[in-house]
Amino acid sequence: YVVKESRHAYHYALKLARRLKTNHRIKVMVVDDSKMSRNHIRNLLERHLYRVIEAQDGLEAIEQMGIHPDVRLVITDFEMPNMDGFKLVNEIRSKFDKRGLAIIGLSSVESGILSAQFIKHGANDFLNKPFYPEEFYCRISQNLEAIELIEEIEDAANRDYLTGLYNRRAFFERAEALISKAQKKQVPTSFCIIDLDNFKLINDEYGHACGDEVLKRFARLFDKHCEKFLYARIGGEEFAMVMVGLDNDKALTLVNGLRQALVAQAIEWDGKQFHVSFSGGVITDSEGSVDHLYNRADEMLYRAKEAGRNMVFG
Ligand code: GH3
Ligand code: MG
Ligand code: MG
Ligand code: MG
Ligand code: MG
Repeated sequence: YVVKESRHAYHYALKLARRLKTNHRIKVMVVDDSKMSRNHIRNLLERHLYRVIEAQDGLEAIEQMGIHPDVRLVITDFEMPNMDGFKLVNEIRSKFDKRGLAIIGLSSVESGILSAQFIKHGANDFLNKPFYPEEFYCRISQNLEAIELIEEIEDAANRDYLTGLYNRRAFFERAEALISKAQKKQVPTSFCIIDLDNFKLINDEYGHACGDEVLKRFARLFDKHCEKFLYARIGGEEFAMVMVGLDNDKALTLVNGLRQALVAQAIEWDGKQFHVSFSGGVITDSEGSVDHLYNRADEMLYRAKEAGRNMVFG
C-alpha cells in the first residue's frame, strides 16, 4: 500500500512539474468583489505560475475578456454588485467562444444549491468556499486539461494525419465561410485544385512509403509559399486552396511559383533521384457556391492534364 501511495505521489509530482512548465502561458481571470478573496486566489494561482487577471465585478470581467481573448479559465464569485455570478456566466457563454474557455463558480458552503445552478448556467465546475488548496489545484488543472483535450481532438478531426494539413471536411467548412465573406465584401477571390502528376508511377516505382514522403514534402512547400491562404489535402494526391484577395493573374503566379518549387526539388530515394510535378486549375469568380467553383476548377485541372501535365490552367 505504501509503495502504491508513494508511486502515486511520484506520478502526481511529475505531472505537476510538467504542468508548471507550461502554466506561465495560461491566463486565468479571477472575478470577485472582495479584494481579500481575489488576493487569496491570486496567490494560489501564482504559486503554480499561472498568469492572473483580476476583475472586481461582472462588467469589468466582460471588459477584461475583450482585452484578453486568450483567457482559458474564469473563476467567479456569486454575490457581486451590478451582475451576479450566474448572469456573468450567461454573458460570457453568449459573447465568447465556449471552446477553449472553462468557468469555475465559487459558492460558500452554506448555500450548497449555488453549485448546481452555476453549472446549469454554463459553468464547468464549482468550488465551495472555503476550500483546501489541494482541491483548488485539482479542479483548476482538471478543467484546463479537459479543454486542452477537446482542442486536441478537434485539431485531430480537422487535420490530415499524413501531412498535418487541413483535411477535406475542414477545408470545405472554412472555404464556405471565407468565400461567402469575400463575395459580400467584393474582394477578388480565387479557388484552385492541384493534383500531383503520375503519382501512381511513383508508388509503383519507389513504393508507397516514398509516395507518402513526397506528399509530406509537398505539404511543407504549401506552408512555405502559401501561408496566407487556406489550403488542404482534400484527397489522396489532390489539394485545394482558396486565395482571398488574389485575382486570376496573381493566383496563377502564386500557384505556378508553388509548381516550380516542387519541380525544382529533387527527391532522393533508395539512392535514386527523381522530380515531381503537379497540374492545377484556377478559377476566379465573384459569385457561385464553393461546389460550383470546385467543379469549374476541376474542369481546368482536367484540361491541364490533357494538355500534358505540369501546367496550371486558369
Ligand atoms: P494523373 O497525372 O492523371 O493524376 O495520374 P496519377 O497517377 O497521379 O493519378 P491516379 O488517380 O491514377 O493515381 C493516384 C494515385 O495516388 C493512386 C493512389 O494509390 C495514390 N495515393 C493516394 N493516396 C495516397 C497516399 O496517401 N499515399 C501514397 N503513397 N499514395 C497515395
Ligand atoms: Mg462577493
Ligand atoms: Mg494525380
Ligand atoms: Mg488520374
Ligand atoms: Mg488524383
